[in-house]
Amino acid sequence: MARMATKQRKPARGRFITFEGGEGSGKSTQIRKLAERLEAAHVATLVTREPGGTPGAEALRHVVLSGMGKLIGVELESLLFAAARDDHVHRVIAPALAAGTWVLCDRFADSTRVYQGILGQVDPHLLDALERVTIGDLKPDLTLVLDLPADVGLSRAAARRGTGAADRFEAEGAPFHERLRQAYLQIARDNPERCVVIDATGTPDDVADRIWTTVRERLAPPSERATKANAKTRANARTKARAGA
Ligand code: T5A
Repeated sequence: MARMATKQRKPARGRFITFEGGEGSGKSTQIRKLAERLEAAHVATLVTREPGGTPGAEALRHVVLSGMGKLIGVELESLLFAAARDDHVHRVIAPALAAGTWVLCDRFADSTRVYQGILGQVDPHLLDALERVTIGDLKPDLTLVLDLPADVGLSRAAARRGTGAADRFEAEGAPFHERLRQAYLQIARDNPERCVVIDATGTPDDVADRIWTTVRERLAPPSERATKANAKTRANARTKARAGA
């Protein structure tokens, strides 16, 4: 008996959301909260971070955050961030998106543009070339820029650290962090189709509500799209029924 060929339906590509912002702006807190909301909406979600996300990239994270940049210079530091990103993109992010999973990433290429590019003055042509190799066309669908006065972010990070030592970037002074903030705002202005600035002041729940509203507006999760599509179909059916009556 001839068998009918069964077509495997490819899952719709997942969405790629990156979280950016200064030190202590609440990215890790908010990424967890968004993942919970997406999971509750039956969206398969992967939370990851940069530098890091794979064993190799986590090893490089340890190297860069220990202050290696001060020894080797900011250009070579950019290469280390790029090496970590390449491993992360190819082993984790791209396969997850292809499998239909939504990827939430704590920092991504905008961090390199801000920290190494704008603040470290690395030639943008070098950063363009590194991006072409590491991420190619894999741009985020949405970048949430968590915006907070620099002193508030630094005091949140210090409160969390307690008596522990500040890392390489946390140890920089307030003017550095204010420039950081302005650099992120500039990136958001230059890329309005991708970036949304989120007011990161207020309680974690206040910020989470702002983020959820933005995600629903920009990228309705599949369950909501289905609900909207069903509502539209029902409305069309009612209109047709009335016209036929
Ligand atoms: N970097 C990274 C580069 O230079 N180039 C690159 O290409 C990349 C990818 C990463 C460093 O690497 C640099 C940038 C960074 O300096 P990291 O340790 O990951 O280092 O540092 P951050 O990404 O800055 O992460 P932090 O953990 O410092 O800050 P978060 O994640 O923004 O903040 P979070 O959520 O941990 O919150 C900080 C504290 O504030 C509290 C939290 O409970 C926590 O204690 N908090 C709030 N308190 C009051 N109100 C709220 N709304 C709060 N939200 C959180």
